[in-house]
Amino acid sequence: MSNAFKNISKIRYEGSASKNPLAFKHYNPDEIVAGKTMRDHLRFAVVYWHTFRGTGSDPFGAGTMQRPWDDGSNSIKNAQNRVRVAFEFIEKLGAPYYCWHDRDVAPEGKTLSESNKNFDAVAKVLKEEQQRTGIKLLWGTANAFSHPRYAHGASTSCNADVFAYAASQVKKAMEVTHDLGGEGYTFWGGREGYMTLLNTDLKREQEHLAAFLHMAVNYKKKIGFKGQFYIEPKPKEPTKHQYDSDSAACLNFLREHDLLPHFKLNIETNHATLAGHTMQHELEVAGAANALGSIDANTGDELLGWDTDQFPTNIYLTTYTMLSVLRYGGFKTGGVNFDAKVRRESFEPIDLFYAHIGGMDAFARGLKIAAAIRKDGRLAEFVKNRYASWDSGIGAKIESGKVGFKELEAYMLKQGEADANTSGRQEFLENLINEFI
Ligand code: XLS
Ligand code: NI
Ligand code: NI
Repeated sequence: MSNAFKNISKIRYEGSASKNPLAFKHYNPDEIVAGKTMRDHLRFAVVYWHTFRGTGSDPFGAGTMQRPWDDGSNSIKNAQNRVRVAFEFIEKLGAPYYCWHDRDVAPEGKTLSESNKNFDAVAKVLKEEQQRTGIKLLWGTANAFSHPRYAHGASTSCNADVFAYAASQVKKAMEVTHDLGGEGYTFWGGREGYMTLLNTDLKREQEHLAAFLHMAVNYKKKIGFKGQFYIEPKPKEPTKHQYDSDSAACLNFLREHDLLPHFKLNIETNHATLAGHTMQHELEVAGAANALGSIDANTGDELLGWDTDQFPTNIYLTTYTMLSVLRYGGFKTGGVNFDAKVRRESFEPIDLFYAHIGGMDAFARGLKIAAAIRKDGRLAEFVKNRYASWDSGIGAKIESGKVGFKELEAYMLKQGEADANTSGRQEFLENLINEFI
């Protein structure tokens, strides 16, 4: 067992009056909210990449993070030791889940078989630590974007060999996810897009992406992996345009290529922002198509136009997020995954605790507020009444498909003018939300 955070004991719930920065003020895992424990509603996950591999480097400067347990080498021994530190952290934090990319946990070798061997050697320790702590894998994924071979994309590369390499990498990552009892597997198309259309056969690239995903679906069946597949939308960065640009684009792509039954979406807040949408919009588009699977919880910065991946602390954001999540029946296979990183300036190990505690408390509050709004019922009742004209008369006839243009014209010729509209009451509803914040 590792002892990297020896001055920090298990993070406990102390209630909203507590002034202890290393305690939860709102996340009380055993507390029942809307019929379920907070633990089961929120299903928090810690990401391996930002939290244990993030160096704090940015385009203008080197890494800043102090990670005294890490010897900075690419050795298996260092990777295995890092796993033990990660589980010490996740256990002290009390998050039930974690997520990884293959190359976060184990170093890439000189050949594919060397990389697979490295991965196995580290996965062995992941398994031991999962068994020791009861912490589970929410989802695994493959990093098919960092290595220079993926410069033109992975499954959408112009180079067929790169497609084959990416397929081999995803195959292995799925096997390890399966072996570790992972509850899902995510596809984020890191460079599946284009920088310029001048050199791009868009149709062919998208067909390759679809073929790749069909291969993954087939392989999933073959190995008996029962976890949920997710696509994670993102409009740009690193490429200028990514094919999985937002919820609507993903759904269309999945439908067009007969993949929709096999996938749900993993919605990330900062990606929604980059797409020019709100998180709420992305969740509602996914939810309406019965494809809301999981969320990558983070936030962007209003004044910085890139994927800053900050920890979410905005109570409106978490409230609106949880309102949509509860509306669509809560998380089944997914959860609240903190795809977020501490700022370059927050370089001490203890900042990792402050960041996650803040995010978990913000989501706990969002959950409690959303549950209270639902219990109160006025918001839902307003929306229901707003559509009352569809519940009977001509509205009901339209919805049941009993009338067409001809009947509607006859109806309106008789009536002469449409019934008067009622107010949308946006300000009234915003005030109503504020009653609960
Ligand atoms: C990057 C993505 C990435 C995925 C996993 O912007 O959010 O971290 O979640 O590949
Ligand atoms: Ni993400
Ligand atoms: Ni992201």
